[in-house]
Formats: sequence, C-alpha cells, structure tokens
Amino acid sequence: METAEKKQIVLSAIQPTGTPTLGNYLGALKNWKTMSNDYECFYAVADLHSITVRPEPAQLRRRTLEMYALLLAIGLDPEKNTVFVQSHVNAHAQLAWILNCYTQFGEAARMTQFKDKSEKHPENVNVGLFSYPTLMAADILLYQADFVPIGVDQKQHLEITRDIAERFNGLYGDTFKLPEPFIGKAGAKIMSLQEPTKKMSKSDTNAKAFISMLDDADAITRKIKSAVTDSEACVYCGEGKDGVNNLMGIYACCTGKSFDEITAEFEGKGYGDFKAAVAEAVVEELRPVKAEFDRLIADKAYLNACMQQGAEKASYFANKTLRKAMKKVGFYQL
Ligand code: ATP
Ligand code: LTN
Repeated sequence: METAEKKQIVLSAIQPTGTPTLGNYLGALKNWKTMSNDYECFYAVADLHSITVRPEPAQLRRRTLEMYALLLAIGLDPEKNTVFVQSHVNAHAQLAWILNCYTQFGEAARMTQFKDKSEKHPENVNVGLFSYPTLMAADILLYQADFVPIGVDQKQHLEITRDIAERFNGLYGDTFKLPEPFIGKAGAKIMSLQEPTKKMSKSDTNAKAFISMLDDADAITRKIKSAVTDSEACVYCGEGKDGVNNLMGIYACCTGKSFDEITAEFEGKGYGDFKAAVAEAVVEELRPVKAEFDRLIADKAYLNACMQQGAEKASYFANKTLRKAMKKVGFYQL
C-alpha cells in the first residue's frame, strides 16, 4: 500500500504590535503563504511576546484579532494550516520556563534584539524582554519544526534555539528537532523608504518610512514616489545606492523578476518611471490582501471559530512535546 509521505513541519509567528509593513510581508508572511502548500504549517500570533513592550490592553486585544484576520487574508487556509494565538496554547509558557533553566545568562545577554530594545525603551527593561528568546525557542521546539521562515533580523534567535535544543538533547537524549531558518533571498531585509540603511519597521515614527499592508493605493504610491534614492538616476544594484537597491528588492519580490531583468527593463529610463512601476507592483500585490482583510474583520464569529480550532489543533501537537520534555527533566508523573 502506498503511504503518503510525511510532510516536514514549518512554524513561525508574528507579534501583534501594529499593522505589519511591506517588510513583514515580503520578509516573512509571503513565505508563510508559499510554504503552506508543501509543508505542515503552524503559524501563530505571538501575543505573549508582545507584552514585553507593555501594550495598552484594549489595543492588544484588537491587534490580536486584526493580525489573525490578516494571516487568513494573505491566503492561509485555517483548515489546511494551524493558525492560532500563542496565549491560547498553555504549553508555550510552560516549555519556555523549562528552557529558561537550560539557557545561560551570558548567551541571552548577547542577543542584539535585547540590546536594541533595552536602548529604545530604557524605562522598561523587563525580565520578559531578556528571556524573549527562550519563549521563541519554546514556540519552535514544541512543534518539532524543520523550518522557520523569518526575516534576517531573527536569525540570532534561531541560533540560540538550536543551541538550547542541542544542550537539552545532549543531557536527556533526543527530545527536540533542530530547526533550520528559512530566509527568503530578496525580501530578507526590506529597508526604510526614508533612511534606506535602516530596516523598514512598523514602529518607525515617520509614517513615510514604511508601507503598511493595509495602506490604500494612493498612500502606497505617494510613499514610493517620495522614497529616498540618489542623484545618479540610473536603475542598477550597486554600492552606495541603498535606496535604489531597496526598491529593486521590493520590485523583485512583487514581480518575481531578477535584478538583471529589472536593470534591463529600466535601461535609459529615470527614477520616475521606475518608482511608478514599483508602486504599481506593490499596489497589485497588496490589493487582494486588503480586500480580504476588510471582509474577514467584519466577521468576528468566523475568526473566533477559526482561532478556537487552531488552538485545539496546536495544543494537541504542543502537549505531546511538552509531556516528553517534562518527563525527561524528571517531573513527577501522575
Ligand atoms: P518592530 O519594527 O515593531 O520592532 P517588526 O516589524 O520587526 O517589529 P516583528 O513582529 O518583530 O516585526 O517581525 C515579524 C517578522 O517580520 C519577522 O520574521 C521579521 O524577521 C520580519 N521582518 C520585520 N521587519 C522586516 C523587514 N524590514 N524586512 C524583512 N523582514 C522583516
Ligand atoms: N520574535 C519574532 C516573532 C516570533 C517568532 C516566533 C518567529 C515569536 N515566536 C517563533 C519565528 C518563530 C519576531 O519576529 N520578532
């Protein structure tokens, strides 16, 4: 009898800290969608992580629902994939505690995101911010994930996840699969439209620096037209041409064209034509997502039902790994 080949497992998560940007979309979410056809996928709204920056409670609730709707709006099928909210699956916080005890203070202190965020929010350098990577490791290891689609800024957290898993496996025998990062080439790091040496970030105070996934066509076109470039007026990817490189990356991600093809397409043309084409490609890319989001966000009962189902499916898998880890550590079993 023919047996269906077991699919490899993918897990990723995104924090509900605001409307995601084109950077989040091209760097991470678009790959989530692509991978959802070929892998067994678990995708989470990382609400536990987001309280490290103490959001206003009503805002956190609203953003969690919106982020969940947005994940379905990009085309993730809640029947085929497991789409859930992290705090609905108790195992995440439970395994994170265990992993805290197998992580050295020094290795957590080396995380650049921790250093960056502590500098940005000196008034709230909490222990949750410090142990952020062990919660992320728990997210990943609970599902025995083979691949984790992320933007390049999260690579260090993937490395610490592997280190913790290896250490635990070394002490107690095989418990966790060692996950590989999956970093899409072109969209790995989309830069700010205003300061193209900085990553595009939804928390940027200058709204012209980022494109939100729910911006309308006018706003997208305006922001791309005012994107910082250089005085050369020649479309190719080169050193010191951060703004143009970034727009080329965005265009490549949206159209599937290579950098060489893009250079050829705009030979002899200026930045005006180039920017107009980039804007149109981005508008077309995001248009169906926004339409589907608007439809879904009006149907809270449906979203709640999907969340409930996602939480149950995720808990089933996560609890299996959690029980295994608890047994290995030596917790008394009833
Ligand atoms: P913030 O800017 O508020 O600190 P963020 O935009 O980095 O947050 P996260 O929720 O931390 O958002 O990231 C979600 C995913 O998007 C991660 O996989 C991250 O690597 C990816 N990502 C974020 N910004 C970019 C970017 N500019 N380019 C490519 N990928 C990105
Ligand atoms: N820290 C991630 C969000 C995140 C995540 C995860 C990503 C939380 N848990 C597990 C991949 C796998 C970020 O994007 N800032």
